[in-house]
Amino acid sequence: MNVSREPAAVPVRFPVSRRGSSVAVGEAGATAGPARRPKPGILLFNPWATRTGRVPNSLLHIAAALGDSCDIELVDGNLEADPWAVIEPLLASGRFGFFGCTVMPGPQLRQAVPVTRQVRANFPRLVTIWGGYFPSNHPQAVLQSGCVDYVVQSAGEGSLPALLAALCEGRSPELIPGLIFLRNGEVVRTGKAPLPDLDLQPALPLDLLARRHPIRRYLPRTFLGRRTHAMHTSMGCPFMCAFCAVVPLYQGRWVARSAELVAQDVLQMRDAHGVDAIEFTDNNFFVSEKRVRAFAERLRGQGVAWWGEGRIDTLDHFSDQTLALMREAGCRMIFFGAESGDDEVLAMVDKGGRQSGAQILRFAARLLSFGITPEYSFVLGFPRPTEAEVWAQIHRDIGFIRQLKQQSPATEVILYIYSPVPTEGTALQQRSQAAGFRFPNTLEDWVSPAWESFDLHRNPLTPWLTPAMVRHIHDFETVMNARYPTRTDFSLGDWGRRMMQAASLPRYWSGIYRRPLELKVLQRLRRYTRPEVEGFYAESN
Ligand code: B12
Ligand code: SF4
Repeated sequence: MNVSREPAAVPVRFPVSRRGSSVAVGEAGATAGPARRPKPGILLFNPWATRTGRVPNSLLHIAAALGDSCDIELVDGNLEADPWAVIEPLLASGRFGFFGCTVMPGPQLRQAVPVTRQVRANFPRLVTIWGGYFPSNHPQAVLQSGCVDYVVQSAGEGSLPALLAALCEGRSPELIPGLIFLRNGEVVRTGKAPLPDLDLQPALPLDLLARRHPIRRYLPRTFLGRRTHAMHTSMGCPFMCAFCAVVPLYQGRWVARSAELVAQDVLQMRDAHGVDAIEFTDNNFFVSEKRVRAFAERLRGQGVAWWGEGRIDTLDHFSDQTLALMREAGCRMIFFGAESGDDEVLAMVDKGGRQSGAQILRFAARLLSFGITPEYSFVLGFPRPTEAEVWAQIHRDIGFIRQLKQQSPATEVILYIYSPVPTEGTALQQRSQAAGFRFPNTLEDWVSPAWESFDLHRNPLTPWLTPAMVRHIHDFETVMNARYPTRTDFSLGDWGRRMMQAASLPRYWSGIYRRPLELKVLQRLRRYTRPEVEGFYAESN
């Protein structure tokens, strides 16, 4: 591999004391370093992802793990009009030896890439570290860019403090699990890091946020409540679906904070900050019925509404008592990856066996009967052997969604188009590669509009999908969203909702979705917000 810069192989120098002495670090094989140095300091950056503030859990969790072992500042691109104007003077202060950035695929890259390049150009002695789903799944493109020294793969609670300590002490990071870096142009992977014990996790340092903005700005108003807090109470997922970006990071591993502590955290946020709604962003909040029950028992009557993500086949095995208790305890809506109503597709994406089309339909009605709204996401456009079969599958999936809406109209439906993720060794990945699909090799390509659209699951550039297919899916989506406007956009009001529904009726019933310009104009005028890209419609507090 040819790269212009090989960060970990080249000694990286950074200040370790305010008096400006420095130590060589990052040199493969370096063992002995000078005596332990003062705290190195890390600036953590959350690039822009959404228009309203939300608690940046990815960084708060690693900041909690670092504790007071080092000086930390956190800059949130969601709340700063010009993040560089905040970052630059902080770095110039000389307090920091490290720059850490969290990166999801998609628009977050648009800030992550130029800001990290700027850090490299203006502060070449700083060690730059990326973590999160994008670098974990595409480390090569990240490291080859020359502006990122280390990728922390998967959970950073253990790896980051160990990396900082090693570099400060002049030790090689090679024995620290969970890292990816370059040495002599070769990618070095240090192996899987153990997942943290979440019951031992210290309280999240919200004061890092409060230094720059009042906490209420991170607690927006949503359909769930006046102050919505995002919480992450487990890591990973015990399943291995072939299309899912979580799998390469966690490989079927899952750890959770106990129900008692989660309930305690929720009530603490309610009492301290007036939180009345929680969005659990866990990949799979509902893995254990016992944990969910224990949590719900503690939340009953506490005036907090909540939302989380789960699997249909898991929750379908929950007892009626548990589902009723969940509702009583404030559960309002659950997001499920339904993916497809077609059992053959479910098997192809390794979601079959336990979940079936019939179950998807039956469970929507069951959950609604308990007063909890199912939010089903479907993934259209999986690879099939021929173009005709791809079309046939798209029509079948659309037909299934219509059947679902007819049976249980209150079910929320979200549509995505399949964008491959590097789930090595799966039949789905092999099929994608055989069809000619390749990921880009550079960050410049990843930030291009075409690949951003891929990341957003809007127009994924997969060889088996024609532009006409993508258009057809989007046209159907526009008509469906007008016919059944999401409950999560509370700004719409009854009148707006009825207007959109009436306008969509002829197209929905006739099945003629082509070019629904009038509905697009209406949706734009009403600023109708779907949750696919930025989460629920939210208003700042
Ligand atoms: C909250 C969230 C959002 C928020 C934004 C959050 C923010 N940063 O401001 C919103 C709703 C806006 C959003 C939007 C999108 N998201 Co999003 N999002 C999530 C979600 C649900 C939770 C992320 C989170 O807070 N996790 C909590 C923390 C504790 O976990 P973590 O992020 O994994 O962080 C740990 C490690 O990764 C690591 N780490 C993370 N960052 C760093 C940084 C450093 C320096 C270090 C050392 C370590 C480290 O350590 C952390 C602690 O263990 C995840 C799924 C999930 N359950 O994690 C999806 C997820 C990350 N999103 C995803 C996607 C695809 C998107 C979108 C593109 C939407 C879409 N169409 O699907 C958009 C694009 C956003 C944009 N504008 O760029 C995918 C990524 C898939 C992939 N291919 O990699 C995920 C995995 C969902 C999924 N299962 O598909 N998202
Ligand atoms: S159950 Fe959900 S989070 Fe878990 S592997 Fe499957 S799609 Fe990913």
